[in-house]
Amino acid sequence: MQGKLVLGNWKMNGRLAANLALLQAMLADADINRAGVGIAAPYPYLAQLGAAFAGSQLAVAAQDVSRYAADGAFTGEVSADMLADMGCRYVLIGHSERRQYFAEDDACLRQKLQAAVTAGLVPVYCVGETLQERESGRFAEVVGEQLQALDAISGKEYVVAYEPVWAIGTGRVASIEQIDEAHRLILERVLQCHGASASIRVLYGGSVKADNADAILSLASVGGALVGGASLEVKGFGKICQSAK
Ligand code: G2H
Repeated sequence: MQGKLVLGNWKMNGRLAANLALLQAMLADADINRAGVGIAAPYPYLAQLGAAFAGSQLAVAAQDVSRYAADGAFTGEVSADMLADMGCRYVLIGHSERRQYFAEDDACLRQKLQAAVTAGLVPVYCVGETLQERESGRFAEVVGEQLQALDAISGKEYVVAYEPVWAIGTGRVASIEQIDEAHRLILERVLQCHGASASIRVLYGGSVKADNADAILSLASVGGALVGGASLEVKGFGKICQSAK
């Protein structure tokens, strides 16, 4: 069985000097500096991560990718090929902040998924319901619809991240029962649609911290964690990575 995967998501944070100090501290931490851990950094800092992680097993990840695969007149865009060229292994696709603030819809996300796998990247496809959707009993319907975009990459390697929107950056964490239920449902849906999904990892994301990591990551249905705020600080991130061992 493959081990759990922990990806830090720095979101729109970081500066060269601060990153350097953080990366050096991460490399010096045996819980972090190992296979099955990676960081998703803003585009300008991917080269810095690539250089820092060279010779280690830490993975470089991007937080987004262009829906357009071919080079050309797409000002401001960064292609999947470029990310692969920069040494990225993973790319986040469909994070709720992209869906919410940049109006990324299913058609767009399908294109991004296709572009990523074509370039040899492993997409980390994010799904999750809003508080209103959960409270109105639409959780399974909403997440099921979001998962349909994975049809675009059936048979390819990918990771799913379940991030209930109401638990992101709010300090509010889904209960262990809610997480297990959601992850089991996602695994079941992926198995139904794509088969051979025994190796599909479903990461949990949404206010994962040092003090809740053990309980979340001990669930068999949880294949790892996508960690936002807590990945900006080495002590807490190290504890989360330790919980994933
Ligand atoms: C969810 C998560 C990482 P945080 O967005 O993607 O962020 O851990 O800050 O809730």
